Amino acid sequence: MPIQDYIEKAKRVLDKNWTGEYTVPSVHLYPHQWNWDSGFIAIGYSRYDTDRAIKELEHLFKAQWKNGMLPQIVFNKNALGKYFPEPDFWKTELSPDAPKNILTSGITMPPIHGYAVLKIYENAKDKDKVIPFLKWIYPKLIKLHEYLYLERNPDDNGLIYIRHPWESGMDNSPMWDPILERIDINKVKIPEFKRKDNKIVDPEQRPKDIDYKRYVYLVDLFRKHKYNEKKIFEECPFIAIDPLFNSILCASNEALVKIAEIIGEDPKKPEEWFSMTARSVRDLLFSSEKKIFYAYDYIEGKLIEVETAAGFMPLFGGIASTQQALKLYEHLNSLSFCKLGEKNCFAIPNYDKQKDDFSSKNYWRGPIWININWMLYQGLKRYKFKQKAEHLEISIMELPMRFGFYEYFDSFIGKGYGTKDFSWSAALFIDLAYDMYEKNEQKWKIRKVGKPLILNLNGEHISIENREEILKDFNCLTKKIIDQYSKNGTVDYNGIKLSPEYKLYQNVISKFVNKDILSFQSKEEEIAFLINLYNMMVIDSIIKLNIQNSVKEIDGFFTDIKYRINGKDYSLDDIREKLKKFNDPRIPFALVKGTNSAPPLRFISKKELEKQLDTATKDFIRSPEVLILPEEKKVLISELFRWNSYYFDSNEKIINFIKKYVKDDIKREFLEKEKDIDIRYLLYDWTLNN
Ligand code: 2M8
Repeated sequence: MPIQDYIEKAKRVLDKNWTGEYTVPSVHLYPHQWNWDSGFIAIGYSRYDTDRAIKELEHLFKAQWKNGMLPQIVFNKNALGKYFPEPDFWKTELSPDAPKNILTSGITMPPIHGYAVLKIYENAKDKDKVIPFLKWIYPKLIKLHEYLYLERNPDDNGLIYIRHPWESGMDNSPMWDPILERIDINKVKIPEFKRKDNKIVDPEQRPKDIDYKRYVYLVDLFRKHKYNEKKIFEECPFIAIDPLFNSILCASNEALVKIAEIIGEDPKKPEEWFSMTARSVRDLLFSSEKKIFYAYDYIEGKLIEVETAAGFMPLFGGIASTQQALKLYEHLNSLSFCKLGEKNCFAIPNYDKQKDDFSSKNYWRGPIWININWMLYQGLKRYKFKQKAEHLEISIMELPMRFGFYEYFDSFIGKGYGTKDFSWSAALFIDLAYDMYEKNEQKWKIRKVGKPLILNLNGEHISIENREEILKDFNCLTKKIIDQYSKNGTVDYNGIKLSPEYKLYQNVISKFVNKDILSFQSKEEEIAFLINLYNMMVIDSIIKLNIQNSVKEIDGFFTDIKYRINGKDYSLDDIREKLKKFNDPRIPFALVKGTNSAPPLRFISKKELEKQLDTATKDFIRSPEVLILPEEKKVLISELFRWNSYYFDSNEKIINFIKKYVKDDIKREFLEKEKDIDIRYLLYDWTLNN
């Protein structure tokens, strides 16, 4: 499996950054433990090393403050001197809440940990082994959320504020400019300090000095108030309600409800927190006109109208209403944030790329971040925006495969910036790659069809209607069934089974038995009919054989299950064979085998055949079934091409075919010019598309 090599590379990045107790984001630039980084890193580990995932979060939570705050950084005593600001600057010992003998910073970060803990449990091979950890960490997670709801919830409406850009995780996001400008660095006293970050990474890719001065000013204010939340709140010029922070909090509240149920705790608190925050985010942070959620400037009492990727995060939190989600989607899928099919644009940049001050390389001011895209991917999947979700999935996989496990990536050319060997880029890549890698594991018990099974023998068989009428009924019912019971690539087999249309369909196919319906007037009519017949036969077989997980459950699914037509029996493979005479390589992409890998099911009409075959092919080639890696001189494609070697009997044919459907200039040029392309096959996902 070609993905495996890259999984190994990603694991090597995490091994390099693993200290024995936790994982640093990167050895040189960030040599300590970071709060939300560890959450994402644990999600990656949860796929292959439950123990490490647990250790990662145990180490972080041992540094939790007495008031419940989970610090942004836990410092490694042996690595001091390489980063700024470190404990000598933070002076958290001034706070009675700071832990003794553990060095931390004095702010927090987006609380992804509840979400990560649930993933550790869900992905564990031996779930029972995780229970003691769940019991240990659950009260600590509750304490963290309690801290946020008690100390950072000034209007008691569940909207939690942050008081430093570092607390958002998106440090120099343009979203914070309007608030930070309030700190006039010529008028306030800024303590002496020396940056270290811009000696390690090109300053062009890092925040400006003026930003750092303001960051430092805020830290100085916190230590002056000995980290007393009430006093800070009164004086701090930066009090912001961030849609990203609050959405992540909701995702974790939702996870806490599930964890509570697993370990027999009362889920009432996280349930109430979820509803309260979700409602307030929906009601108070959304701009229907601008189709995005905004951050809120608590001091001025108004929304900060700056469009960044944070504004789409209520999709991840499961907070956005259906109507809001549709609007968000429109905005997300636009030239501002990378439209499907748009040339030379990878995933979602962190800032509206049509703004004058957009930068494709400066840190949180425009580049692509893997964690943000990973969360948006989860959100889009949750709200069933399948195509867009898949587009992000491709980018999250391709960017590190092509350019390395960098901290962030250029929004137009994909090049990696910041530090290389960055932990969360590796961890979240692993998370998605495992989905791909594991999906082909045989999870199902195999049953045999035994002898050929003819599915259309119930009913009259003899009909007085003519061929045209029968075909008309078949087309009409097929269209109805597909339109009503399949959406975004998933099929509601149960719904179909109980529907009146399915009953009528049985009647129609029983009329095939003695009728010569396979002589057609036009090529288009024949192709459309055979594709629809194939797709309907798959559905009918899944229902009649009560298939729950995959058509692979049935040995002989494609050869021994048949429809009788005019006295002759046809299996799915026979229909596929019949279609070969048209020699159209797009046809395999319209045959939906009841699987997750296939393009969305559609009714094919003879009039629109050309367009529909093109769309089906385009959808497939632009899905994660085809990964194009120019820098690696590799193309990773679905096994489907191999099974259809009738059309694709040479590498050249495959390349010539896919390049017609590729939009990105760099990729197309690579496919056109490179003579020596290494083609590898990705496993097909046979899981049922129900
Ligand atoms: C970056 O932030 C730190 C401060 O927390 C820094 O710039 O020094 C951000 O990208 C943040 O989101 C991330 O958690 C941290 C470590 O990777 O680096």
